[in-house]
Amino acid sequence: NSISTQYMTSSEYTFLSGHPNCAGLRQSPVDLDSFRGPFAEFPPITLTGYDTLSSSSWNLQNNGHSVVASLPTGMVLSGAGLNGRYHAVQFHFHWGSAAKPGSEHSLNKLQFPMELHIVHYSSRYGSMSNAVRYGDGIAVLGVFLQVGGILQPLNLYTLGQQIVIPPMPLAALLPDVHQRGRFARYQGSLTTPSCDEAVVWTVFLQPISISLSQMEAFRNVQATESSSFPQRSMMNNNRPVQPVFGRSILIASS
Ligand code: BO1
Ligand code: ZN
Repeated sequence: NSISTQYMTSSEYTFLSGHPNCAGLRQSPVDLDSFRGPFAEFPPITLTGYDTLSSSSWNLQNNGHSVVASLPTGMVLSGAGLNGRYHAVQFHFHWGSAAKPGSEHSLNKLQFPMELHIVHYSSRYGSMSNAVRYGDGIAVLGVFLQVGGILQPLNLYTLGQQIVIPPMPLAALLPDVHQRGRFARYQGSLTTPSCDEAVVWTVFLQPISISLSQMEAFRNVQATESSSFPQRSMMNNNRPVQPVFGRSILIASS
């Protein structure tokens, strides 16, 4: 292959990857049908440490595929029908371009401009690298981002090749507490190679809001730091929806 991985966007990388997991039967993302269900009742979601104001800014590092913020220990997801406690490790974003929306999941066949993922591993498996070996090893919270709207926009700015979010609780990146019972739940995978089928997905149905100029900050992130090739914006780092293969994509009815 003549294209160096360093210069591929995430979606090209996913597409070209021959990793066998990526052709499995429980891949992500998928379309979520909030009208047809199937519907199910879930206990409330419990987020520990998510309301604590961070002591410093969140620095989102460009890793060549996305911008990723590492999370301090002590943020724990449980409840909502999950099997035990899951420790948050990082959050990152997927986005498109002026021409294409960039969410990974779609809602009733419609994509949103962006999608946030907060990645957690199960306390029973001890680490992220061990958890990818188990069907319930990882829990990702997915949040759709829309542009404009009436909600308080997310505050962020660009600093070199980083995106910086000033100190705020992680909960500020989630839909309003009263909307957190509205989510889709299914068994899926990581959306980038090696596409490990280890993820219990919880995707909130209510989007959060971002301004157009803030979304442009993401679209201006560069896909490469090499000076020997022309720079190119990192865009469309979202994987397309994958076949459901008989899975139940549950919609919380609460
Ligand atoms: S996603 O949320 O499905 N888009 C997703 C995709 C890939 C990863 C995480 C979430 N990758 C993993 C790496 C691990 C790393 C972990 C946490 O992210 O495979 O090596 O420890 O940063
Ligand atoms: Zn992701």
